[in-house]
Amino acid sequence: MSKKDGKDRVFARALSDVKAFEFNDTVANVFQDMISRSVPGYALLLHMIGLYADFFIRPGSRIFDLGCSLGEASLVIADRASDIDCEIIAVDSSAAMISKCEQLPATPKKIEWRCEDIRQTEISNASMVVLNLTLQFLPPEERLALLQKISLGLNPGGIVVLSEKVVFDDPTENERMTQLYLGFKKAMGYSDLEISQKRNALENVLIPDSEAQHLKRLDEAGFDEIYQCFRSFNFISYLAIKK
Ligand code: GEK
Repeated sequence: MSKKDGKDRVFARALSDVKAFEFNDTVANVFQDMISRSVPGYALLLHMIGLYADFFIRPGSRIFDLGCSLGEASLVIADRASDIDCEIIAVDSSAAMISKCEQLPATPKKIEWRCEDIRQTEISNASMVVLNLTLQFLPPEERLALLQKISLGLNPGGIVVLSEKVVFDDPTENERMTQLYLGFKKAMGYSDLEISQKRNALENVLIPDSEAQHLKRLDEAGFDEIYQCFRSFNFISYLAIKK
């Protein structure tokens, strides 16, 4: 099975019944391969998070990595902030993901792995909050409340990093970006069967917003400066700063 080599073959065989996507053991075991072959620019997004850490983390503050999966962003931040006295709270509701984080050989002391729903996470004294491809998994009607909570928990000058898959209001643009994204997945070695079964599994689980919805929500949540710092086909990442 895929567990041995860490290669994502979760949807490689024809399934008689494609179940709703879950972040379970099977997915956690191959997640690194899955996300790097499914998100164009994933490695760059992690580099950018490291760069933001250099600019925005303050001594004595907290950093939250919400929906941390295997903790990649937290590890990058811990590395960049090795000389700064700060706490990194890495949260995921998937027990499978957190258990793998806990088994990492050398977790820096400043990282706390937490198995928790991010809607329950108390945010305070924060200089940086990372939502790297996580908000899209929350019910749409709960997204504003989460961003408001983050905005209230950030110290002045603090940031949220919001990376998401998006849809486009213009049908031609939407179709064009979707097709280019499918081309990317094929180039990364996924078959038509894998692509279509995963798309079915993610239906109603990953619900993307449009860029206009994101910008409106970030503004309503109280962010003062909002920059779209990354885009690759239908993936974007915002840096939003609280004054
Ligand atoms: C990375 N940020 O590698 N509470 C806690 N965790 C949640 C919730 C919730 N309500 N909903 C979803 N998750 C990571 C990648 S993956 C993105 C993030 C993807 C978690 C879920 O268990 C999963 O681990 C993560 O959010 C989304 O930088 O798979 O496309």
